[in-house]
Amino acid sequence: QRPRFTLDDRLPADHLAKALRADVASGLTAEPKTLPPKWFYDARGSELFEQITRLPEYYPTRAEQEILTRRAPEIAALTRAGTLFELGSGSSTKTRLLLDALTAAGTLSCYAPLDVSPSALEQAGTALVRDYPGLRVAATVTDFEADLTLPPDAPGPRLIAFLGSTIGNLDPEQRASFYRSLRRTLSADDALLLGADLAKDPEVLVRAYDDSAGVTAEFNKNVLNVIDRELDADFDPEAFAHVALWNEQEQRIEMHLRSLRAQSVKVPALDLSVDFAPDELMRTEISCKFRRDSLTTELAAAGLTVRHWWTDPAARFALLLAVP
Ligand code: AVJ
Repeated sequence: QRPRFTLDDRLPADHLAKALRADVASGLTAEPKTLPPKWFYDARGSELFEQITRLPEYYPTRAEQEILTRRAPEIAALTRAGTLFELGSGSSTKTRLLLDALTAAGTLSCYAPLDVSPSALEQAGTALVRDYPGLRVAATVTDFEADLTLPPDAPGPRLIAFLGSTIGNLDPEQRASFYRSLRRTLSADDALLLGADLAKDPEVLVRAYDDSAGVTAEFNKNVLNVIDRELDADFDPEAFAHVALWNEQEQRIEMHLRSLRAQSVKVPALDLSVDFAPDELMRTEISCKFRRDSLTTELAAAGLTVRHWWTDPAARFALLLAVP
């Protein structure tokens, strides 16, 4: 009998170390300076993000969960998925809503999460095989932005879930190329389940990314701790302030770190010394907010047709089902 939990590690051992070095080298020498948001999520950052999802101001997680709670049976009936793929280690709450509905529909045999973190996959996978006796869990360690090849032996139809509005971290060009690689991966019976945060009152948006308890500020500054630890840099997180702002032109929330004074930061692993001017902003994340018409149009441009569009009662967040 084959094991019900398997983990396929597709990343070379030094992949993440190399990717971090490349990102930090190019981001800190760019004008303006930037750092990609994927480096927020070390153990501490992942814990802080969990706390963010429970903040009163941060509505997206709860709104998406509301939609899933209500629509999971419908999603199961529409897709009749044999395998649920999930891009990024989802919160187990959301994953389980889908697994419950697909199990009840009687179609599901496999859950296939893809993530860069083997430990996150290990943890989620072992709990799921324990709680879902008929389920095979085929986890893949990969950077799906670079490689979206899905495990080939998973039974169809396939439902690919990309939840939590992580899509908002990509700019329009990155989204277009991501949709195209998704489109290439999908067969006729497959479907994409995409969670997207919607444009709304900028004050509500800014509050969601600048909470009164300061958790998001700590989350933002944590990326400096990651760089200090991994690249032996000497960033002082206390010398930067958290900034969250609404960029109306680009329809996105941006998080920045603002240098509180003139300072020079050393990154010995990269042989780099970086100067910051007082009040200089370094962008650490974009979180694009969407509208139904433009999101439908950009998916259509890649050959993906939106078949269903569901929102929470307050229409803060959307979950959509698209097909090739
Ligand atoms: C996980 C990327 C969806 O953009 O809302 C939360 C990350 N950043 N608070 C988001 C995040 C600050 C989150 N995503």
